[in-house]
Amino acid sequence: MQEKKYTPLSEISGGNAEKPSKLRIAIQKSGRLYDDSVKLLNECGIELRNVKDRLKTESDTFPMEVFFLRDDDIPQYVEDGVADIGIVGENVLFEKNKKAEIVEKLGFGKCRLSLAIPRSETYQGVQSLDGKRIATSYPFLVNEFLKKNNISGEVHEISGSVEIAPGIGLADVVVDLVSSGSTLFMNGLKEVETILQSQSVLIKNNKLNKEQEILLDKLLFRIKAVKKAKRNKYVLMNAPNEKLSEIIALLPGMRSPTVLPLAEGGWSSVHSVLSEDEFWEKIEQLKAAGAEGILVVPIEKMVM
Ligand code: PRT
Ligand code: ZN
Repeated sequence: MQEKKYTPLSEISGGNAEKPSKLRIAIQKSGRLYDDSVKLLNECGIELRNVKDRLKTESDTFPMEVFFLRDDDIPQYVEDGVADIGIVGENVLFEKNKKAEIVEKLGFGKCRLSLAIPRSETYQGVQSLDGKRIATSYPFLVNEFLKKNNISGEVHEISGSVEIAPGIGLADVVVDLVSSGSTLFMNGLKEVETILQSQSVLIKNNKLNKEQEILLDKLLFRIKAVKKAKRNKYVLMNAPNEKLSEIIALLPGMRSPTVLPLAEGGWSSVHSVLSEDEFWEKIEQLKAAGAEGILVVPIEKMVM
């Protein structure tokens, strides 16, 4: 029988690494984080080959392989090194308590893990939970919370529809994810403590080789440019020349505002970048200072 010949992995990857020189990222297969995760990769110039109903795919525009998984499995896959990096909610990451480092907060999938009690009851503080039955899908985080507050509660792990537990007599209180609060409200519950504020994060393990670290730096550079652009707007306005210095003093710009003469004498066009936090206040001040025809345009990428 002829001996089977294997191509060493180092040859496939270009000769100098045990792992291929691409980044393997784990993202949610379907659910609340899927769209935003794929959109973020796209905005970073990482186009994915037909993603529908696939377990994994590759990008033609970046050395990246993408694994589609249940969000609960992502921390484990990253810790084990099956994936190098991943996108997951902090709630899942901390609950699973795996060895993975947060490299960037991504600003989507925002929610909080909260304690809720029946609306008819008056909350008497954390100590009143002593001996209570607590239904949750987050037993690790709830036990940590109880330990931290020196309380002993009875934690009942439920995988879904936690909010119905008090109504059917399965528990006294619940700890669940909340975003708008309407699920709790519809189930006769009220939020009384926040255990964790959560958003999606990019995580990595400590097994990346040099080339993968360089690729991760490239990805992070792009993610930061995309995030920064989302927090800023490009603003154009017309200004009478005699008001220019007052208007320019209000505008930060990347370095300083751009000023161009208009066809009509005595007027200029002023261009600048405004951050979301101060946006409305600045627009009001600019109008008061004499700016007219103010146009606000979204920015796609912002490289500093
Ligand atoms: O199949 P897979 O395991 O991958 O998905 P999943 O069903 O476990 O998770 P999914 O897709 O529902 O949520 C993925 C992640 O989105 C979570 O781990 C959080 O990081 C984040 N996220 C943000 C939320 C919410 N907001 C949220 N509101 N996850 C769940 N909810 C649920 C919550 O459990 C409750 O049932 O929405 C309900 C409450 O919402 P409000 O608006 O009524 O308060
Ligand atoms: Zn899940």
